[in-house]
Amino acid sequence: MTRKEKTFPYQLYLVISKNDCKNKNMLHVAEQAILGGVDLIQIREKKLSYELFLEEAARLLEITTKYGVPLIINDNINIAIQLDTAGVHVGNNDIAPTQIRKIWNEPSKLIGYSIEYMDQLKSDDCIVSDYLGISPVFLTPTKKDTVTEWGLSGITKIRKNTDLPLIAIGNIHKENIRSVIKAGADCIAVVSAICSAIEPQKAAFELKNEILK
Ligand code: TZP
Ligand code: MG
Repeated sequence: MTRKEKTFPYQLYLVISKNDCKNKNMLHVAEQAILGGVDLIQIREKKLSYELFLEEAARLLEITTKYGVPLIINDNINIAIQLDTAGVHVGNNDIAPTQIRKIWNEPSKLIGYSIEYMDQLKSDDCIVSDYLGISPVFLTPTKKDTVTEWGLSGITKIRKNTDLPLIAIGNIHKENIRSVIKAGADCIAVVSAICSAIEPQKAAFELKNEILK
């Protein structure tokens, strides 16, 4: 299966961790988010041991499977393989997408790759990926160790230079989501706009509505 044969019908992408859900139950937040319109979920745990990450991802997978929402694992290819999730998402400092394709020889699996520089667009790692993360669009307190603040003009520039589905992430919320779509993003990824919301389902619903406007 080549990338061109794969569809990318996702528009609202939740990136979730226990920590980002604070005093709320992560699995409940995920379920509410799906009911509100999230159509792709990534679990991103930076501080857990392999076993705990695996356990948490397995629980989340039960929920995403129930609703037919694909689950993506951040960074950890072994957990993705062990749980047979829909895919894996990596950045510049992680295992490279070209390597992942060799290790996980299942062409249907989704590989997401966050890019930090324009010249990465021509790399083999981008070519073998299924979507690119534009990371971050705006600076965000949720992830401080970022390199390039792409801004809206950055999305538009990337859009002109690749046909890959573009996922925008970084400080995107109800008030600015429309402008990010207009700039050329195919899909919007959020952490706090849903995880920190008092009503995650309502928050997801409102974000999705803005995307579909
Ligand atoms: N990668 C780039 S920015 C970011 C990640 C995981 C965090 C986005 O969080 P928020 O709360 O939606 O700004
Ligand atoms: Mg990473």
